[in-house]
Amino acid sequence: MQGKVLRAQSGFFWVQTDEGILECRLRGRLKKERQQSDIVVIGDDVEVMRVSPEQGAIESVYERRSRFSRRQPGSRGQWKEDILIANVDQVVLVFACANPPMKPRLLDRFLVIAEYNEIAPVIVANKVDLVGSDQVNVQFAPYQQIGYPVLSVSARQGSGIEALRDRLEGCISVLTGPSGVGKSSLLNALQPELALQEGSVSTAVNKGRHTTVVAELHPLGGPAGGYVADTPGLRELAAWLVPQEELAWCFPEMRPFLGACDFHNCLHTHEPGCAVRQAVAEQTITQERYESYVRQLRNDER
Ligand SMILES: Nc1nc2c(ncn2[C@@H]2O[C@H](COP(=O)(O)OP(=O)(O)O)[C@@H](O)[C@H]2O)c(=O)[nH]1
Ligand SMILES: [Mg+2]
Ligand SMILES: [Zn+2]
Repeated sequence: MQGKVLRAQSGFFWVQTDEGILECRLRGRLKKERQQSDIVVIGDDVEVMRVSPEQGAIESVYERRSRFSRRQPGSRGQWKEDILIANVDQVVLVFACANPPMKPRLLDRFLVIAEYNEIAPVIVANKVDLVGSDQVNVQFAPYQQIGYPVLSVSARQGSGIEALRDRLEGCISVLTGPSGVGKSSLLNALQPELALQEGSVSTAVNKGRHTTVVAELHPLGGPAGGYVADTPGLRELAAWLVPQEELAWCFPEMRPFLGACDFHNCLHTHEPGCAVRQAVAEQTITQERYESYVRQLRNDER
């Protein structure tokens, strides 16, 4: 039968099927195909065979529609890609309007990661109860102008939760953002039965260097279904590198200008005849976002 992997840990996979959740291992044949950790990841649709009332074996994996992955420097200058979750429809970036203060440069980093994975980002501005709606506009309007959807919510007051639920229904969403912004509170407001611990670190399992970034897919209860993956986020971002020559593409407002620079390998910092810097001068691209770009370019210098 067909199922979806909700959780993966130490060679065991929790697979949701029409007949309940089965604890599965990989069929030997599948294991031999590729000796990699990402043969099966959470979010994967798999074919399983029941071997006991509560256990099964994963026979095959369906083709992935999308994946959310992290690239890390590997040995001998090679890149290593960690696929964290498969079949992701959107990345929901939760930030607080205040407490902790909204950090646009940090939001830009999260956006780049979503763009690099080619997964649509949705920005959630939580804790609107702490600031006026004017302030929310000042903070988030630049992102709406770029074309990103922004949802203003308050987990505490319950405002905007219905709109957020509508966004999540029927999709696989990765929910991420800095700690303390209210991710767990939002998930609890959406679905009290999830009962995630507020004000505590996420449920991710730390295993030394190989931190399991995405802990689990939480099924949503609504009629259209859908899943949310809660991730600890921030700490792992440092290891998340985007190749320099691909960074500008991860800023959607820069894309229209990317073919128009004098130098085909322009990194848009100092080169003469740069169409991106021209667009910044004409305020088509904001100074703030451009600074984010330059900073990320420098941070990621290797
Ligand atoms: N004022 C206010 N506080 C909130 C809101 N949402 C969460 N909080 C508080 O912010 C703190 C961090 O919330 P938590 O859900 O643990 O954040 P997480 O680290 O992102 O999972 C807790 O003390 C929450 O009660 C909100 O909408 N308004
Ligand atoms: Mg939390
Ligand atoms: Zn340029």
